[in-house]
Amino acid sequence: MAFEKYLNSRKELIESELKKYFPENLYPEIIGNSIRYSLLDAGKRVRPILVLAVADLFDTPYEKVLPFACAIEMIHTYTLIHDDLPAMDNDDYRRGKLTNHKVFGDAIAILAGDALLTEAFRIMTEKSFELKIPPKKALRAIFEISFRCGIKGVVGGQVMDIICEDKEIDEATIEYIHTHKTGALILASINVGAYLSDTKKKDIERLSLYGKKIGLAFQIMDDILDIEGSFEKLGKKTGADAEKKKNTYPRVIGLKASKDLLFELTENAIAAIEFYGKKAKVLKDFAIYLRDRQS
Ligand code: GRG
Repeated sequence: MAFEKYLNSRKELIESELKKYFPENLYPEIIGNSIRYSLLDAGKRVRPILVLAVADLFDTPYEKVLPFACAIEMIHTYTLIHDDLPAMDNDDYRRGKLTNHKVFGDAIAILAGDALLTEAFRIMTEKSFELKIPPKKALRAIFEISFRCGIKGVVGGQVMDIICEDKEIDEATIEYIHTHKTGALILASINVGAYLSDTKKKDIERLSLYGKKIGLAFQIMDDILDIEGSFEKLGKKTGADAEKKKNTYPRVIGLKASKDLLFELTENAIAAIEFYGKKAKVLKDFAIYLRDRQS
């Protein structure tokens, strides 16, 4: 299947499943509306598609991993809602429309983020029972996600991102921020697809390396797009990093060196899964798609 067709087919699966988790008749109505506003209708769905792509590599039926993939997209959406709040990045636009707090107010936006995070864990456990996922696999996957979202993952990266604003930092620190703030959830997506499949230690090692490389590459590209991208394509304001004196790869090592690193990381990611040959074509195409993306 051509890569673009693959992306679209997987996106459809994920979006129709997400809609089932948050129907129109939720009570209290406002929290359902706030969640649906940010979660549905937009977003590239990179992370959940990666979960499905790893499952495909090992011929794992997609039904077995879909709830985990959706849970990761819910967690990703929570981070976006919270990151946009006035106390954090204070952004007005996300995914091509007003940010959640601009429409629903800060309190409901905070609660929508909290609910998305909590419901993600509820859905993973409930669906593991329903789908009779072997408990060891389910627990391994749920642990992976909680670990990557906590202090040693996304939260740690976000804390450093905030406290380093306006400060001069070195390359090791920007690498820490990016691999945690953004890379951790991408790595979790890859690892979860692998943990829920019939994989050996060597498979996990290869895929984790792939996940680490594309995770860092993804945020470097995000930094580059903040300089060279457009609102129309990104659905959010550009130039925000410089305006807020945010630390980015271009700021720390320069734009040209950042682009070189982006290409190097993409090559490393592809090399990490070379072992799987043609079966890994989707994951290889994915690394290139993330490197070349405009949105
Ligand atoms: C942990 C409380 C708390 C807050 C969130 C990780 C984080 C902390 C915020 C993330 C904010 C952010 C913009 C991080 C960079 C990651 C990133 C590039 C997000 C955008 O992801 P895409 O491009 O977006 O996949 P779509 O809209 O396509 O899903």
